[in-house]
Amino acid sequence: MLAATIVLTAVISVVMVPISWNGQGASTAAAPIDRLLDVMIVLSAFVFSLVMVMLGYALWRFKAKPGDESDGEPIHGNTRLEVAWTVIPTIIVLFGAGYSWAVLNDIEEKAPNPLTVDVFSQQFAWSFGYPGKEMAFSEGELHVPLDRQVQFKMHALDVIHSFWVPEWRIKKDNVPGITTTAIVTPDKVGTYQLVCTELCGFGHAAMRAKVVVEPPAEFRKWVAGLDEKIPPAYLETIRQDTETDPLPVGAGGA
Ligand SMILES: [Cu+2]
Repeated sequence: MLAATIVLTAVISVVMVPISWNGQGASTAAAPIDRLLDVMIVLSAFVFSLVMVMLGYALWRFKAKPGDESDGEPIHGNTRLEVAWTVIPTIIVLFGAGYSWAVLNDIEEKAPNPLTVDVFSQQFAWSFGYPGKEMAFSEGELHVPLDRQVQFKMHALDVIHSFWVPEWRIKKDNVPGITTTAIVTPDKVGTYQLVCTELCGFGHAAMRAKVVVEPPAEFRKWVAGLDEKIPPAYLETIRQDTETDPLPVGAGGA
């Protein structure tokens, strides 16, 4: 039975693992997250295969003979089986938790000299505040430099939204009243799309923004060309946040 389980696990894994579930990757977090997903697929395939093989075996082995209308044998318990089905899933879940923890620790490790960008979300638009005394402000378009860690400070002005650039893999909720942080190091130049991934109202599906990852010099030029400033009302909502990973607006140096 174990052999059949392993064969079925292998067959499912060979089909499922090569599929690019998350699409193109464009941040340093993409590879470790995709690898984690592959490992989880194999583990899930193993559990699925074990259940299917045991079910198939039971159907075949304990099938009632034609005309047999009698009740099944009363069974009280099976200590060995119960220990096995408690211990094996416990090991699998603990392994998954430990591995995920290690990956999260790794991708959220703070790099020296990160760039801080404030992200403002509201029904149904994104806008961005850039550090420095100037407090440059951009509506609907986010630029970040290549190969530098960005700490996004998330602010919601009305309801809960969620920040997601699929190529970066990272996803983080923007919650009214608190400032949340997402850490990303983009490692591929290109144009991407920021998607709101928390159902936030009628215009949710259209709540997107253009994301541009570009070499640092071009990024600096773009920020220097912004002529809007973060509106005072936005700054006020940040000051009212009760829980903050406290980096003031304007910290972090462009
Ligand atoms: Cu939304």
